[in-house]
Amino acid sequence: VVAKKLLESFWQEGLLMIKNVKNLVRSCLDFFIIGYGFLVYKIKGKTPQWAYFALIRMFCFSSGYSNDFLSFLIGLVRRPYHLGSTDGLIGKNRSVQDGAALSNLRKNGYCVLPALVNPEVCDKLLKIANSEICHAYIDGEKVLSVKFNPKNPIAVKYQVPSSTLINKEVVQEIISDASIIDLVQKYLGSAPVLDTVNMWWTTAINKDPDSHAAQLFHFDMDKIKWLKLFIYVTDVSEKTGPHTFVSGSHKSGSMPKQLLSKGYARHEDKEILEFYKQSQLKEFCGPKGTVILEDTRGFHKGTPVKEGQRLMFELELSNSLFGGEHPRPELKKIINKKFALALKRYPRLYSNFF
Ligand SMILES: O=C(O)CCC(=O)C(=O)O
Ligand SMILES: [Fe+2]
Repeated sequence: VVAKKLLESFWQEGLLMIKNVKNLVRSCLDFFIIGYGFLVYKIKGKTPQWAYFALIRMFCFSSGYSNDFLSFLIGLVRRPYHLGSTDGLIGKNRSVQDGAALSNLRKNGYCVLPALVNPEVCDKLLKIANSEICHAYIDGEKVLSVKFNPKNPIAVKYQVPSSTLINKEVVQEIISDASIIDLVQKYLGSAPVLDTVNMWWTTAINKDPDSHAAQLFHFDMDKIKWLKLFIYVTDVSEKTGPHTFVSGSHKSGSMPKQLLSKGYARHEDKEILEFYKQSQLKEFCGPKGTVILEDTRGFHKGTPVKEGQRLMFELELSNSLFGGEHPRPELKKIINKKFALALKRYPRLYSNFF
């Protein structure tokens, strides 16, 4: 019996070793695949899907360090912009505020800014979300192009198309805001590129978390390094679907292997709580105008809305567009003066829209 047990344990150890060696060989290969994919991306302006998949595999295998290494290289080439004045939406004379925001971002992976966005900006965003045609998603499928009707919601998520958003004055004002660009580039350690502009309603038609509406814990892995800026356009309480982040989970080497081995997956709360303390789950409630900056490489989710609805505006700024490919919204009208100037000065920042 002892001999049989010994043999079994040798067999298990052997299998584990073979698996580890296989993973190591695959990772070395992935490194070359990413390098070659980056060359293709430079020539064609699009990331091949196989290179993007290799980026995700490497992230999971190296527990995030591969992305840090690539970010370091990008930071050497893409130095931050010289912005001049950095006053703007998220405050004036912000050196102290920025210091706190940056250290919170680095340590915890998120920060909630002390100042709210001007109510006028929220009102303009709200007007767009109420009057423009949205994409209503049911089970993740785009089902209908409809206006949002709070009295009779038919989907968990109504998304205002990015192509609508970027052609609006208020959105152009936000995306050319020097205070945002400044803080983001300090965190990224390189000049940012505006990757996505989103705004969506989340409704209360579902009781259980909707995976397609990002209501289960997950990490984003679209690009190499990025920061998301969320603006609550409506008041958010525990009942109206607070965004939730697992504090500290953005750090390399910190994500549990068991979760990473599932790859780019969604996780139930109880799975997350096997590895993280309840006190690390930060649920952000706040009035309209609340700004949250978050490194969504860490685990996060939107809580299901219990009553009413939540309107969220979101920007993603990354250090490179290398990564997941999405349809690029087309910039048709340049309405805002500040945006026109920023576009001339920092063409790469807006290169996703051409
Ligand atoms: O709706 C939410 O709060 C979650 C959104 C999310 O996961 C994302 O934008 O990456
Ligand atoms: Fe997400």
